[in-house]
Amino acid sequence: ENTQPAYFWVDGDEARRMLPPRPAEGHKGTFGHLLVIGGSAGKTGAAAMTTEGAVRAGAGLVTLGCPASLHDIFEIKLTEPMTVSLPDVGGSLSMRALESIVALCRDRQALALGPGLGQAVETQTLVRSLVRECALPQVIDADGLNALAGHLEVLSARPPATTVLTPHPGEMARLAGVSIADVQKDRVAFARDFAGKYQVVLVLKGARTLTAAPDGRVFINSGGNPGMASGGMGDVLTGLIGGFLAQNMEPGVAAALGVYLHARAADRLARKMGTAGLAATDLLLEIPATRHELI
Ligand code: NPW
Ligand code: AMP
Ligand code: MG
Repeated sequence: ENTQPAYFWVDGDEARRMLPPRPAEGHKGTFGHLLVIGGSAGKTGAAAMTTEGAVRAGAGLVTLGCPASLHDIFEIKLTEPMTVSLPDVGGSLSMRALESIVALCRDRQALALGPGLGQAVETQTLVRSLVRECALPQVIDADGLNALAGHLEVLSARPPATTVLTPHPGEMARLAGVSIADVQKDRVAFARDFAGKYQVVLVLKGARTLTAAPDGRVFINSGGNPGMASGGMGDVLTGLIGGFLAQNMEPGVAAALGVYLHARAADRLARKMGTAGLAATDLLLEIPATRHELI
């Protein structure tokens, strides 16, 4: 395994080279099917925005597996993404959902796990089982990450370099059992070491998001602005990365490209609307044109 560090500054030229192919004869089966597992009572928006992020990444199909008691709500909230109702307890997914989710994974290309899932103990156990048992490329965010805090050994049950983790500094600190200051004092070294140790792609979010791959590549993002400091922005990013994984992209590149397009879409919005009051759903609408201006 090559752990020589190699640094990449991700700008428009680099991102253009990363874009997945869009063949003229392609159909929705060509561009992959993402399964999203997310949502709980009070946090349906996070899961909804993740599915919509995947649509905006160009995924062919997107399905949300959600708590049964919230299924009708998601059916109304979501239009392009499909939904599957899964066993829950009090608005959070229960362990009884495991078998169905594993079956759903069989004819999907990638899994996005965690946005808005909540922190019920049983839901956290379910997350750890899925991390172990679903061999698809996975992007794990938010409460998916919280479920791994204190249980990082489950990551070693996964095929190497098939997992993307997308923590903000608070989640990173919780996951690694350190303080936020420890994470922030040398972000590059922290991200690179964690990615190598656990053989995952680590997206360390925040101003100048870093994407560290387990082979030593570190992608440094060039864009972004404080308009992105609002609830839901990270959930959209998870969908973008998941949508790129479903298109069979190499996980390090899928993550770095998702991070870049997300930030560049926010920069386009900021030119029109400033950097206060930007909504994550505004950013969703901006993504296709942002990609288009790269080519
Ligand atoms: P502070 O405040 O500065 O001390 P949490 P969450 C820190 C869902 N959502 N730099 C911050 O530190 C998500 O998907 C649902 C430094 C604080 O300690 C999750 O499932 C929405 N520190 C769930 O809610 C929209 C930083 O992290 C902590 C930092 C909880 O996710 C919202 C806060 O993070 C949300 O996405 C930075 N750049 N960024 C919906 N509409 O349904 C964060 N911190 O406690 O992990 O809570 O991120 O809101
Ligand atoms: P989350 O906290 O999970 O909603 O994720 C927030 C998203 O917004 C991440 O992609 C961060 O990198 C991004 N973000 C938040 N604040 C800033 C900032 N000041 N500059 C650039 N990006 C930011
Ligand atoms: Mg988040």
